[in-house]
Amino acid sequence: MAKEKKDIISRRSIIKAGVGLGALGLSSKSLLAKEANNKNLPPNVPEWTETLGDGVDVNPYGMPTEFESNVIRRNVEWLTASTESSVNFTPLQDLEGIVTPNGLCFERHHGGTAIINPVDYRLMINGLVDREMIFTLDDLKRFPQVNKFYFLECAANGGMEWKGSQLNGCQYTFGMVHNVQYTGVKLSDLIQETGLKNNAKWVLAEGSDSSGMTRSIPIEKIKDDCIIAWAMNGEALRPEQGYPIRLVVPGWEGNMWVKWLRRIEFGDKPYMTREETSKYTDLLSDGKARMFTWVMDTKSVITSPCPEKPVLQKGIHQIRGLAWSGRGKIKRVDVSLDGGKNWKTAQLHSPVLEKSLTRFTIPFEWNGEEMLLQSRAIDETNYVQPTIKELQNIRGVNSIYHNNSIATWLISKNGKVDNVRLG
Ligand SMILES: Nc1nc2c(c(=O)[nH]1)N[C@H]1C(S)=C(S)[C@@H](COP(=O)(O)O)O[C@H]1N2
Ligand SMILES: [Mo]
Repeated sequence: MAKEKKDIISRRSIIKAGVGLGALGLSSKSLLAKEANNKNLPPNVPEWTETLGDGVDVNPYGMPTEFESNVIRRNVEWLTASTESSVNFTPLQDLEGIVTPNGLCFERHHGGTAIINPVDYRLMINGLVDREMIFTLDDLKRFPQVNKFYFLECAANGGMEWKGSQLNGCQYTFGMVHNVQYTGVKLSDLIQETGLKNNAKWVLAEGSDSSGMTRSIPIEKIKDDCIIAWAMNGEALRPEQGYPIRLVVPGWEGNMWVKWLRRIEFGDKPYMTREETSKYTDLLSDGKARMFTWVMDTKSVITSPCPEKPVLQKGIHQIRGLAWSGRGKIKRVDVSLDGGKNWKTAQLHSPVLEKSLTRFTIPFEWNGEEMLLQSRAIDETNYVQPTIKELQNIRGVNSIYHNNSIATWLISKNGKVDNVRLG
């Protein structure tokens, strides 16, 4: 068996990603707990037992322990021309379960974070409605509320990996996604208040940040499950996530989830804004562009082991990962240890929610041999996550958007893990 795996690997050309672990700021110290103070180890009484701890007034708003200071959002220098129009990435490799903590949700803004005093906040609804209206934050909170978990993924997640493996990290190749419980009012309920003209077929959602982000959304989606949200994971939205109000467009590309939402206009056709014409369209090999590619297709990633999480010892380990689909629930996740030749079905952990990250795990044994780890998700519509070759055959390599292909992590004999592309 071990020999067969080796053959699989040597038969193929493996191209490693360019950017190494150094770029992640990971020291070996944080990976290996070699420097324990023996005085604190059993059977001794540790020093923290012999002194009083901090009082309850030390952290009015709690912060993570200093020993987890490595678990942060990170950006890629060469993708960050200016921080106001840029992106940072969620540290997926350090998270458990399906909830992304608010302080770790990746940020993508085109004109920086708008700081809005909620007393100055208004949401305007105009266009093809019976009654044009302006709502305060308190007005919005008087409507029946919903609490729903949804993933938000930027269409450019994994965009650097179309032509080959570029970035050697789970965080950089998959971290433009977060999963949050939103509290808000369904847009379909708000519409009852304004009424709609018969020819209202499209919505223009407009942000109030300096980028004035605008996107067109078809009325069917608005009526189906869009939410005007004011809270994430139980507390007010973070400023960088659109405080005080953002639009939630479940399962659809992150760009449409307009933050600092100021206006919703109803019209009879798409508005063809900058963000949906010059950007967020997918250039194909023949020079034509796919347009309105809203749904985020089924995708998955192994979050451990991964380039940031090497295998530190031989024996049994747990493969952990996340899967998601913009079309509904995840039905199954398969994991391969030999680059896609053989597959085993992983365990899905409840809750398995629609249009939400889903946690999977599967045990594996590492005896010091090379392995090629892959995960492949299948959703309830039976869509199967494609290989990069399958995807390239249809889409070419010109686009940076909607790369939902299967990634490969190579475990080397020393336990190091690299993002590789199989030739
Ligand atoms: N007003 C406004 N809304 C916006 C953006 C923006 O720059 N301004 N960026 C969009 C993009 S491209 C994405 S991927 C998501 C990112 O949401 P997040 O910052 O909460 O991760 O917000 C979208 N909504
Ligand atoms: Mo985005």
